[in-house]
Formats: sequence, C-alpha cells, structure tokens
Amino acid sequence: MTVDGGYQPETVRLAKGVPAKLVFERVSDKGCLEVVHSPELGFEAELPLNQEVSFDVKTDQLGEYGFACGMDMFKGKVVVK
Ligand SMILES: [Cu+2]
Repeated sequence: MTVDGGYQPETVRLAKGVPAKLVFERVSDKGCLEVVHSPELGFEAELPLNQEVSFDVKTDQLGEYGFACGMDMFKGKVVVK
C-alpha cells in the first residue's frame, strides 16, 4: 500500500488460508509515518522514502488486525475473511 500522509488503502482484505504479503511504500514525508508497526501482526519497521518494505501476513485465523504509525495516530487494518 501507499503511505502518503496516511495509508492508502486503509483496509486490506485477505482470504483466509491464502499466504499474503503487505507491501508498504512511503512516498512523501507528510505526517509521522516513518515507522509502521503492528503488535497484532507481529511487525515493526522503518519505512525509508520511496522504498518498498514488505511483511508476510498470517491468514490462518479470521479477524481484523490493525497496524499504525509509530505513534498510533494513523491507522489501517487487515481483514481476513
Ligand atoms: Cu504517527
């Protein structure tokens, strides 16, 4: 997804049981989105400008899993269904 003053899209829908990967690319220094983290999905990383950073996502359990910037101001979520 694109990180440009927020997450676009804010919601990502994934199919249960299908291996998936979230790819973030931060394209502007708007906001405070240098770090993305998700305790629920088990990742935390810096997002260098204009560089893709990806995380494998487990899809074996139905549910909604949030991710956010380092200060939890900007949020997005992954929906597994
Ligand atoms: Cu923030």
